[in-house]
Amino acid sequence: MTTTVPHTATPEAVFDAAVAADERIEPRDWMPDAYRATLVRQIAQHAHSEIIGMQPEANWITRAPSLRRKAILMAKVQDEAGHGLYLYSAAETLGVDREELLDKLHSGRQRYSSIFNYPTLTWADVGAIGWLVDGAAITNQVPLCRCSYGPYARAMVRICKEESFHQRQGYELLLALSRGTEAQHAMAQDAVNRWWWPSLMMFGPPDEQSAHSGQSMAWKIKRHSNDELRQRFVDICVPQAESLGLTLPDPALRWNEERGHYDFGPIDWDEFNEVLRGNGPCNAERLAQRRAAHENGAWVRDAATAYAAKHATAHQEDRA
Ligand code: FAQ
Repeated sequence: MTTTVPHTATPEAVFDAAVAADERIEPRDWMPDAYRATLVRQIAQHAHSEIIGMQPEANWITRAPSLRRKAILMAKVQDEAGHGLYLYSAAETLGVDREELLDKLHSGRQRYSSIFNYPTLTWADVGAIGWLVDGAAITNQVPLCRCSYGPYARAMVRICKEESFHQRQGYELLLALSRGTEAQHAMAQDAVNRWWWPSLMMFGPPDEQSAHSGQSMAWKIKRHSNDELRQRFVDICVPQAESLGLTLPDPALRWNEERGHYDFGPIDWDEFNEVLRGNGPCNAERLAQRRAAHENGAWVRDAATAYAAKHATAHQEDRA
């Protein structure tokens, strides 16, 4: 941060002035403990979501309907792994260790996004995830490119570029199905019917129940409330659904001239809370698969550590 404040200013006053001036807080700057804890919580949850989020789509890699679709899907799933890596690195700048974060994910002490606890039943789900889930992710994440914490904001710039490509591939996949045979159209519609409401839940609880939004917005970690972003997403999706020739499964959805937004029906927050409590359709399966992947990958981490140690010793000997 570069803000000029009097020499006598407390670290807290320097921090507050930097946030007020829209400057970035960097890892070595003083920051309140609660600001650091909030960032670790959010960035870790975000990183966990990226790597758990590889599972639902990876389910379809072996059954993609063409080589082109398979190559695209493999690249997308690999991108999600990359996003996880940028985000774990961003979290590490706050003084936490990646192993510790993974341990918290595996033991259920840290969350990942509710959306990845739903199953991918048909090929059309790959399109619905791209269009709706990546679409919701971008709506939520573009403002995070202006987050007050530098490493998180910078990671988000690249992630958002890749997510918009993901969103477009999902839209293109659904369009192909929607314009295909009657059975393909029905499969696309069924996927949208199942993914619509869980996508709206991705933005988090309603504003009046959001425990962290007020403080996170004051610190400029979050720039908009959960409900504002959810509304923005609905407004974007309605015309896109029309162009796709698909309907959104909400009879209450209609344009409100006065508000300048689409009204939409009530969200089933009981379902959301159940998923957060670990009782969604795939919670147990997702965590079990993640733990197994971690254990099966132990030899790779051990080999990488041994290789790095060997090189460090070789460098020391060269210098001696
Ligand atoms: N799922 O007070 P708030 C992706 C929790 S995109 C689970 O409103 P906050 C890309 C929240 O943690 C998905 N938990 O919380 C991709 C808190 O619990 P805690 C990931 C949720 O933090 C696409 C409690 O409820 N994106 O991965 C959810 O201010 C395709 C109270 O909530 C991000 O993480 C939820 N949906 O706002 C990958 C974006 N919502 O911690 C693969 C960054 C809320 O007190 C394939 N994160 N909770 O125990 C954020 O913007 C925020 O953290 C929110 C929640 C907006 C998610």
